[in-house]
Formats: sequence, structure tokens, C-alpha cells
Amino acid sequence: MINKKIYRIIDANLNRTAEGLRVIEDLMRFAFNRPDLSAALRNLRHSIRKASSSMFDYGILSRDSQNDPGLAVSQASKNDDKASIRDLIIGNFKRVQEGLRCLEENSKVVGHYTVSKVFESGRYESYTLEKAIMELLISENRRSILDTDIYCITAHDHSNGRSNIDVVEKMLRANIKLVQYREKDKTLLQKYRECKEIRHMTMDFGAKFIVNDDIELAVMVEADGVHIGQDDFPVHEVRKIVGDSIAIGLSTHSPEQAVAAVEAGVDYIGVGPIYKTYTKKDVCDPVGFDYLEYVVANIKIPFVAIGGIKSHNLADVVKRGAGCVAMVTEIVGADDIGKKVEELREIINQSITKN
Ligand code: TZP
Ligand code: MG
Repeated sequence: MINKKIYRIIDANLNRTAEGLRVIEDLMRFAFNRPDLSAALRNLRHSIRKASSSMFDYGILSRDSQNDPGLAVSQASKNDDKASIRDLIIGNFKRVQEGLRCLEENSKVVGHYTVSKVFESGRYESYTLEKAIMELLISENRRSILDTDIYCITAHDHSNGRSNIDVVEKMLRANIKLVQYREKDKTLLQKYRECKEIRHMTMDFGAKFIVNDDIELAVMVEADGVHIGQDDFPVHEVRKIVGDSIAIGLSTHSPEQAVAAVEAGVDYIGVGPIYKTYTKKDVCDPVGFDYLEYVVANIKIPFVAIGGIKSHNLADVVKRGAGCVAMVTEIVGADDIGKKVEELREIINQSITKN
């Protein structure tokens, strides 16, 4: 009698574990394009099925799903409303680990000691996979920083006398979702104070915030990213300082630099200057469309086109495949920033549909 009850638990937990693994497996396969992680999860699912085959028939025969009080409890519960893919993955790993722990304990009771050891090692395997997948999610999240159309950059000197705070507020009110703080001639304290305020504002508007050049400042104000250039510190040193959650962007001007940036592990690259720009001192000659087209065709990480991009040439850049475009003077120098952003968005949307 007691065995039937235990087998009922075993049956439920075999299903719980396999179903939880399958949810994550399919996310890795279809949503993250990671056949390696999908295969590892599949192997784990199969090894559990195989190890438990001797208990499988007994388990099903002990099943009594119609009279399972858990279903009514689950249907009435709102504790499992997974709001994001991250929640879905975390929740299902917990399901797998709890399932494997139940299997491990209960299979000992019915005399399947060797099988219980397989469940135990499966649980440890799931801890390792959980860590690998959480690392993947963190790096995907960093890369998603460019999941927007317009990348706005500050430049007090070109803002028609308006403060950076005033300009950024107008950008955010225009529904801009990515702002970089770039100031070359202010003191560290001035930059710190402005960045602190812009960080709060971007948070309030649900926008991402990147700090140019200054790695420590990016960490201090808890920015979403830091943007560096070819002559700045090496990427692996910057990563040590900023940690796992801050994105690193790197300006690049040639195919060689793009390939090196990917190898160094940056989260996105800047591609430019596409046209001649007067905003950046010590800037190289325009790289033109050849380099942009190279990146579109060959580089697998996100990129942003930059340099001299304005209403009149924006369509040409978008039509060549730039999904995210950075502009400085065209936006900070506009009389009406809201209207300018609207105008730029119209050009982008038309260029995308005509592609
Ligand atoms: N990096 C490459 S070009 C550039 C930077 C920061 C300046 C772009 O400014 P603008 O005003 O959009 O030409
Ligand atoms: Mg720089």
C-alpha cells in the first residue's frame, strides 16, 4: 500500500522533471539558438528517463491524476505568473531540481538506491546548466542595449545653450530609449553630478544609459553600459572593473577592428564615422558605406552606425542595414528635439519598409 503512494510521487516527479527540462530545452533551441545547451538538457532528460525505466510502469499504474488535489490548488494559484523568459527559465530549473530531489528521496524508499544516485547527479548537472544559462541571459541582456532605433548622445557645446539635463529630458519625453553621456571638457565632479541625474531620469522613463570613456563613473552611477574607444584600456581589463551586467561598447573603424572587438568580447560596436563629423575631435576620415556593409554582412554582434548622420542622409544608412543609428548634433542641436525625433523616426520607418 505504501509503495503505491510512493510510486505515485515518483510518477508525478518524473513528469515534473521531464516537463521542466523540456521547457528550457525548447527555449535554448528555438529562442536562443543554442543547440549545445539544448542538447545538454535533452541528454539529461533522456538519462533520467532511462535510469527510471524500471519504475516507469509502476509509476503510471499508481497514477490518479483525476483525484490529484494539486491541480485545483495550481489552477487557483497566481504564484506562477511568469512575467519574462528569465522567470520562465528560473521557475523551470527550480521545478527540475525539486523534482529530482523528490525522485532521489522516494526511490530510496522503494529500494532503488542506484537509480536514486542517478537522480542526484542529474540534480547537480542541472545546477551547472542553470549557471551556464544564467550567464547566457546576462550576456543577452547586455547585448539588448541596442534593441532600439535611435541612440542619443549628449554634447553640451552643441546644445544651443541648453543643459544636458534639459536636453536628455526632452529626448526621454520623445520616447528615446538609449542615451549616452559624452562630455570631453567637464570636470569629473560635473560629470558625476550630471550622470547621477541622468541615471535617475533614464530609469524613470525605462531607458538605458551608457557612459562614454569613464569606466569608474559608469560603475559609480550604475549605468547600463560604458562606451570606449580604440585607445582606451583593453576590453578584458574593463570587464574586470564593470562586472557582468554592464555592457561594453567599442568604437571601430575597420573590418580588422570589428573582428578584434568580437574576439575581445564586447557587447556591441560603434561603426563610423559614416560621414564627415565635426563633433568629434581627433576623428578619423569617414569610413563610408563599405565598412558598414561589411559589418552588416559579417559581424554577429549588435552595432550602431555613427558620424555625421542627419535627416537628409539617414535613409541611406538605414537602407544599408543599420538597425540602430547614433546621432549627436542632429538631435541635441535641434530647436525642437521632440519634433526632430519624430521626423527621424518617420524616415527610419519608411526606409525599413522600403528595404
Ligand atoms: N564617434 C564616431 S563619430 C562621433 C562619435 C562620437 C560623433 C558623431 O557626432 P555627429 O554630430 O552625429 O556627427
Ligand atoms: Mg572615447
